[in-house]
Amino acid sequence: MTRYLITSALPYINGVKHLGNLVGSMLPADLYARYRRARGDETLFICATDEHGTPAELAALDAGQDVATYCAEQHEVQKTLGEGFGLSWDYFGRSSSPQNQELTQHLARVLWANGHLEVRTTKQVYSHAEKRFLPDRYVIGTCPHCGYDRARGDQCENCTRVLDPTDLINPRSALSGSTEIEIRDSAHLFLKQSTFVEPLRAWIDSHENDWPNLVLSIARKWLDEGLNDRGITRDLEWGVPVPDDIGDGLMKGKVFYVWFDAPIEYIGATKEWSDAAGKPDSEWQKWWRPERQSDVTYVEFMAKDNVPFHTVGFPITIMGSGENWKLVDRIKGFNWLTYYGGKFSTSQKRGIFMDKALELVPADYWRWWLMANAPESADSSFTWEHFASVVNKDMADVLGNFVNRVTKFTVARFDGKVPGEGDYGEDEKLLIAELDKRVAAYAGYLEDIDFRKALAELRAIWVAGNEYLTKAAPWTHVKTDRTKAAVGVRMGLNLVHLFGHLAWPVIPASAKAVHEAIMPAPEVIAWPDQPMAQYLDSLEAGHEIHPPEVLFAKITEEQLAEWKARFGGEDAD
Ligand code: B3M
Ligand code: ZN
Repeated sequence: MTRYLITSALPYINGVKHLGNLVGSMLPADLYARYRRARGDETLFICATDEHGTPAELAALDAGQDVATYCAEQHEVQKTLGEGFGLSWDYFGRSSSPQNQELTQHLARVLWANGHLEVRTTKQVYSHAEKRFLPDRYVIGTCPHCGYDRARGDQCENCTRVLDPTDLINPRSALSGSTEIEIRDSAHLFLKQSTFVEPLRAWIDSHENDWPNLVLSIARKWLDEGLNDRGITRDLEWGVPVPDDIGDGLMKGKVFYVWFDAPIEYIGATKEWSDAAGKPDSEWQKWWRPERQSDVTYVEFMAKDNVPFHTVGFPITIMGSGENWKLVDRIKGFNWLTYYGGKFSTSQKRGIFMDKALELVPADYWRWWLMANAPESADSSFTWEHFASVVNKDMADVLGNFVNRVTKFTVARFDGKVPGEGDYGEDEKLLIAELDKRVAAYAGYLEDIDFRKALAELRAIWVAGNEYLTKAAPWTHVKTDRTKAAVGVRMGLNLVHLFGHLAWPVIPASAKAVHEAIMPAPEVIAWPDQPMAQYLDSLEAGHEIHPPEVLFAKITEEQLAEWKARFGGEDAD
């Protein structure tokens, strides 16, 4: 039996993430991890904050904090919010950890020893005022093409032309405004990616049938366009230091580029996990250095802009090491979630962010809507109207109402106990046959990591339960034929129990509440493995149930109007 290693793209440290970030990586990874655990598979779900790079330095500067303090604080913020959304990480690490530093330096050393790295001299902008090198985009000046006076050294925002800092007229530092800047030579390590085109292509081709088209096409586009060698070091202070023994003695004071060390943190965080539990190295190594590659099935979740780094960048690090690290088996990529057709934007604070979302409604409302509308085969658009209507219909009317109807009626007419009278008849057999098919289909979509279809099937299962109950109409029969009513109620209660199990990977807190209407729920609510005939006849006569208070409060017209006004609900251009 294979073990499942699951990672989601690491959220960048510079502030609270928006719902687009959540649905493109962390949330689907959580759903899949919960599904694997429910099936009884040995599962490890790893995530971490991605903490290096200039944006972290700048966000810290903005916050008036030193970068280490800023990252430590923001890590806690993101951890708390992730937990608030029910993200069931086995470990949520930090790319600035000593473990990641050690692993990053190790992999760089073996790449160097294997001849895959090369020292090259590059031109960098140095600012005397700050006594540091400036990344291209932190040099601003007048665009030579359009005259815009705040053009960045990598691109002019106004005319969109790609620039080099040396093109700018009156260049200055974006940090201090100082014009005391000069171009200096600086040595950097380059990873010779171009020599990996063949092995990469063969590896990507071997996943023709198990990677989604989105991922395959992005990966191949990069190869087809020709892989450039890539600078993997930077002239920054904040980052993993380049060790002295590589780079011909020219790497003093330099750090690795954030995209070099960030994926290695998948391994680093796994080591953080086993170190924190006081376990030996063999614990994390069994995930990352398995005896056979097939001992571990490694699945990665990410938004499409991160795909190149996971189909090209990180695999080259792994392959180039010549060591037996685990390579990813399946990559699930996502398109964009838009806000009224426009971009969610962190810098412009447009859209909904994880902290605000949790203040409005329970996490499961978001989990349901986001995964039912996940941007899988195309972008999808968030609107408050759609959110409210889906949540009210699917969760309150379909699932919530079902659970309420049958449990409240059991209390009112059957003493709050599972009735034992009567035998299942034709209607029950039809329902059981339908659910056998649908539960298998739901499982099939989850195996395929096809979430929209999976959730549509789950909803169809709830609908089938409602249709059955409407037809069985125990509230009508109870007056004339108590046995017939008892059969309907017993099936209804078995269905509630089943729904608690099936919904757990998607809406864990609600699933638990549904399950607890019938009986206490374990921490991991297992997948219902038996055939439905057995499962739906499993509650003992006389077993006492406990109807939940309101499971899902509906979103009201007033709330909808308020949220639209507060967050902005205009269609974007
Ligand atoms: N931190 C995601 C981003 O900021 C990036 C993912 C790293 S995964 C190793 O776009
Ligand atoms: Zn159960």
